[in-house]
Formats: sequence, C-alpha cells, structure tokens
Amino acid sequence: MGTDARADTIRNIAVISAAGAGKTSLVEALLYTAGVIPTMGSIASGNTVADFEPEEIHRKVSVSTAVAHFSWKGITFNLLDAPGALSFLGEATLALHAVDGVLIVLGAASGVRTELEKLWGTIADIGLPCLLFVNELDKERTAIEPVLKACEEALDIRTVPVTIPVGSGGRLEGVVQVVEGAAYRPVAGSSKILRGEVPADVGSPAGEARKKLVESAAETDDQLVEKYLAQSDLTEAEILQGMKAGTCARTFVPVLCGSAVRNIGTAPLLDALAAYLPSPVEAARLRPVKGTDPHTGEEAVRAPAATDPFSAYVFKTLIDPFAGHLTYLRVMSGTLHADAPFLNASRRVKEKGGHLFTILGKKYAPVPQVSAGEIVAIAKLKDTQTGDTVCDEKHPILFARVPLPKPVFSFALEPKAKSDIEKVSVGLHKLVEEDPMLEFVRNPETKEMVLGGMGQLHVDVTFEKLRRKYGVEVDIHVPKVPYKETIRKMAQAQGKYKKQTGGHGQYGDCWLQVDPVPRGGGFEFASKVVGGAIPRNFIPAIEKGVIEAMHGGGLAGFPVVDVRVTVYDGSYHVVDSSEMSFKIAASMGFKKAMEQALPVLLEPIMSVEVVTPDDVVGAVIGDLNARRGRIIGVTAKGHAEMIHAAVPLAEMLTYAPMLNSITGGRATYGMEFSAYEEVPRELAARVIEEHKALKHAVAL
Ligand SMILES: Nc1nc2c(ncn2[C@@H]2O[C@H](COP(=O)(O)OP(=O)(O)OP(=O)(O)O)[C@@H](O)[C@H]2O)c(=O)[nH]1
Ligand SMILES: [Mg+2]
Repeated sequence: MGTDARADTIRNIAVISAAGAGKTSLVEALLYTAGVIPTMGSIASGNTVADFEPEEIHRKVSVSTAVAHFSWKGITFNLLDAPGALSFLGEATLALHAVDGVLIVLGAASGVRTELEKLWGTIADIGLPCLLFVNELDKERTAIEPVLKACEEALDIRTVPVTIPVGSGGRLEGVVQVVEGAAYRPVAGSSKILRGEVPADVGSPAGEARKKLVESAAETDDQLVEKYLAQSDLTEAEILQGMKAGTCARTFVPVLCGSAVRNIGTAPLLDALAAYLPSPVEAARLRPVKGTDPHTGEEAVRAPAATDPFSAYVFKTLIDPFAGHLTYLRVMSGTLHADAPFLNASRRVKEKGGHLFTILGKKYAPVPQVSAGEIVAIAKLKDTQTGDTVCDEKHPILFARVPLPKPVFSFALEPKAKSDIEKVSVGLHKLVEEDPMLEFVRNPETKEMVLGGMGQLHVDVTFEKLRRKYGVEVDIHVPKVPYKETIRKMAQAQGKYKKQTGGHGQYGDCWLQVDPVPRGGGFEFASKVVGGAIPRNFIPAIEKGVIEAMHGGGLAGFPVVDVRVTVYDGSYHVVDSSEMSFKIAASMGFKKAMEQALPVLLEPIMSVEVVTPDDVVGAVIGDLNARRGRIIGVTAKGHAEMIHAAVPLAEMLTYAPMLNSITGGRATYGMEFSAYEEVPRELAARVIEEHKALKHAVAL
C-alpha cells in the first residue's frame, strides 16, 4: 500500500460528547491556543467559530457539525465539532465516518450520559481510536476521579492519564503533563501558555500517573516490556511509541483534563491529539479503505495516497438559497483538482466539479487541489447528497452507506399563508437534502404535509431554518391517522336517480352488490348486467360513481378499501339517461349498500422496536400495553433489551417524549407500517364522531 508524506501530517478528529459537555468551547480554546483566532469567543456571546448558524447561536446548542481546519507544530488538524443533543445523533454518526480518531469530551459536572453511550456504540463498531478530555474542572465540587470511574464502567474502557489538574474548582491553575513532568498554566488575557515546574503538592500524584502511563505504554510491545522490566523506565520516544500503539489498538484511552472556557490543558491536548491519534495513512493500516466496484459488485480497496484513484465520502451538505450547495468531503484516496469532473457512484451521475475550500467554521479558504486524507468543501454540486461516495470515473468505488437513525417524531404542518404551499414544499425538500435524518412526505390519504425528525428540537430547528432561509412560516399539529373503512358482509342495494324538471330529465338506476375481499385486496369492480338492462356504455360511469363514493367513505368519510362491487341489474330511459345520471345513481347505491354491509373502521398498525436498558423493560412494556400494543417478543441485546411490538399508529403519535421520560432518555425506538386492522368498536365510535365534527366544521 502506498503512503503519502502529506497525509502523514494530517489528523482528522471528531469531537463528540453528551449534549453541552463543552465541545464547541473546547474547539474554540484549541483554535486560540494554536494562534488561529486572536480572541476566544464564547457560547454566551454567540461568537464561537464552530457555532455559527443563527439557530445555534440563540439556542446556545450546536445543531450541525462544524469543521475547524488549522495547523499546529507542523500537523494539520481537521476537528469536526459534532452536536451532542440526541436530536442530532445522525450528524455525529456521519462525522464519525469521516475521521480517523475521536476526541471524547467528558463534562466533570455532567458526567456520562445517554448520548455518549449511544455514540460509543458507533465508535466501537467503526473501531476508532479515542482520546478523552475531562472538561469543566474549573467548576466547584468537580473532581476527575469519580467521573473517570463512571466513564470506564459505562463504556467498558481502560483509561491512562496524560495530564492531571493543578488546583481545583475556582482555584484550577493549570495541568501537569506527566511524561514531560512539566506544568502548563494559561496567561491571563493572552493565548500564551506558560510551561513550568511541577508544583510540590502535585509531585506525588504526577509521579504515580507517570508510572501508570509508562507501564501501559510498555505493555503494548514485548521489547518495551523487557526494557521497562530491566530499567524501570522508557525514553520519551518509546513512551510515545507505546502510547500510540495502545491508543490505535484501542487497548486504552489516554486522558487529558482542564477547562475549555479558561483555556486550561489545551496545549498538552493538542500535543496528545497529534502524538497519539493516527494519521489517515496509519488509520488505513488499521482499517483499510474498502468499498465495492459499482459495476461488478466486487470488493475494491484504495490506498490513502495522492497517486491512487480519487475517492471521497460526503459527510455534510449545506444549502444556501442564494449561494447554492456546499458539499463537505473526506478524501479517502487520490487527488482532486478544483473544477475537475468526477463520478457520483451512489447516484451514478457525473458531477462537473467545483471550487475547493478548506473549512474554518463559516470561513472557506480556496485551495487548488486536495488529496488523500484531506477534508474540504466543494461548491455547487448538482446531484450529490450527504452519505454519497464520489470518485474517479475511470476507477469507480462505492463505500458502504452509513446507517443513520430513522425519524421517530412527526408533525403535520400547514403554511400560515395558503399561497405558500409550493414554497414550503420546495424549502422542506432542500432542508431534507441537507439533513438526511429528516423525512418530508405528503400523505396521499390525509393530504397532510408531514415532517419527521429525531426529536422536538430537531423539528423546531427545521421550522426555524425554513423561516430564515425560505421565508415561510408554518403551523404545526399532531398528524392525522390515515384511517380507512371496509365492510364485513355482503349487501345489495339500489341506487336510483330520477329528475324531471320539464323538458330533458335525468334517469339512472342500478343495483349494486358489495362483498368484502381479504385485507389488502383493495378494490374490484365487475358488471353482471344481462339482457341490456343497462346499456354497456354507461357501465364505466357506474364504476366512476362507485370510486368517488368510496373516497368519501361510508361510515365517517374515510376511504373505503377491500371491497368488490358488482353491478348486476338496473334500468334506463332512452332520452333522460346519461353518464352523469348513472354516476350519481351508482354513488347513491354504493352508500346504501355500505350501510347494510356492517361497515368497520380500519387503522394502521405499526411494527415497533424499542431498545431499552434492562432495568426499565417492565415500564416500557407496561406503557406499550396501555397503548393497545401487542408484545411480539423481547430479546437481549448486550446490556439492553429489544422489545418488538405491534401498536396502532394512533397511539404512537406522541410516543417519543413519553419513552424519554420513562427511560430517562436511555431508550431508542423505530417503527414502520405493518398492516391495517379493525379499530375496536368503542374507539371507532369516538373516531367517527370526531371526524364528523371536523368535517361539519369545515363545511360550515
Ligand atoms: N465552567 C465551565 N463551563 C463550560 C466549560 N466548557 C463549556 N462550558 C459551558 O457549557 C455550556 C455548553 O458548552 P458548549 O461548548 O456549547 O458545549 P457543547 O458540547 O458544544 O454543546 P452541544 O454542541 O450543544 O452538545 C456553555 O455555556 C459553555 O460556556 C468549562 O470548561 N467550564
Ligand atoms: Mg457544540
């Protein structure tokens, strides 16, 4: 496998944590320490590099992944600051697939939370080496030990301290880098960090930490172990070699600490990220760049070298209504020149190419070309979306699609101004293109526009973007359930329409039979009229009349399904009969027949899967039962249980917040349509009443 001198000096790192642990603040501090920005912005002032979208600034919460490209001591960093909120879990998942290592931020005050546990699953699946930063140590009553212990247990990892704090809470002064045996303290009002002697009171814990670190480094290699046993120490180069090997093999996780807002511990953190996490070249040795050839379906492998054929993975799309598309790429192999064409292997379309930029928050700096291992934005692509593979047309490759969480939370929406329907639809389609965790559909039955997302925050932010970017406002409500109607027995009825208003009259007369057909059978129509009781040319009009009546429903106005309608007799008038009069007659006849055929209401039943920690399985099942759910099975899944149930959609419309409150946000669920089933009689009466009242109100 070829190597690349340039790619050796790159570190692509996702910064992840539970919501609000301080990722964006830490990235800001790292940029300040590296001399990239002259002053340190803050979340409170809304002027950080990574939180630049208006929706992020006023909420003080990150909603999408930002990239920070910069250099430090000859290493090029791309830090991907992912959002932590559960609503944006998909953003973090996409970011994790674009990097070679992870910086996990742990809030000393907030600890390990659900979001982190969920992301840890993805990190482990990909096999990404990690570093841990214990943040918020400037807060009162925080300490590194308890939070580290909780994290080791929750994520089942071994940690190795690289820095330890000097002072605590309001008196946190700096950190000691234990390998160097030096203290790092920030200088007030400057990005300078002073390197000095280890204070006497930290001497002993620093010594212990160093011993643990050297032992851990030695364990990774037989020769190092021998040397360590003989000499009780290793050189700095040997320590670095062992620490890197152990980190990359995921044997342990190096831990650093400090405070993002006070810029404490950031210089040793940058050093550690550069030293212990792998470059794209080293990462490809651990996990080769593999995909499939889209033509043959055979496995294809790429070297992380500038000379290999070009391939890249799209992890983010930004659409500006004026400036157009900006596509964020992680180049996996080869070289791409600005404005050079390439293939989108996922959609099998050619892209003309565009300008290339390195990314620092909302600042884009043009570059003439990019090669393996780099992360850039490319402007004005036409057909490329998040998650796609783009590549050299002559050497196509397709990377496996990143599995993303499915939307579980949906809202029906209506534009505030009726004339904005088109604008809403166009705007939402663009927003869905930017964010594959959204789902926008127009329900053909209820005619509603429905937006699905990962949670309340996700959907709220989307409506806010819709207003800001596309200038439209919407009202939202719980979506309607697409009920249907059917019949349970055969019935016959006559539909007769006769009008004599002087001169030309109207006359249509038909006898219809309705029969139930098995669920999912839809609609069948047949004619058994004999002896010319109804001339053949009127039969299509009768079918039309029946179909129209079916859309309007029999019981409560919901569409009728799973019936066979047969016209078997009737009469006509040579002058007064017309297609229109037979259509009306058929409509009347169908409604009458429905009434006698024991009509029933049908509702969609969803196949639901809930993954929940085992201590709350009982509560989750109890709640599903209360929602008229049928539990189909419960299976163990690591420390969690997966409950499979069939539950009516009507009971699942507001499930997400309830599940969160029952499980403390520790469960996830997904659901999909499975079948239509009869609504129990007592409930049907209520649904019908409500629907009739609504129709009445609309008619008024
Ligand atoms: N005292 C103290 N506050 C901090 C520290 N780091 C972050 N904060 C504060 O914690 C809040 C959240 O910080 P962010 O940087 O937005 O955290 P985040 O992890 O990026 O949050 P999301 O991206 O929304 O998940 C802000 O008010 C910060 O000012 C720290 O080290 N000490
Ligand atoms: Mg953030």
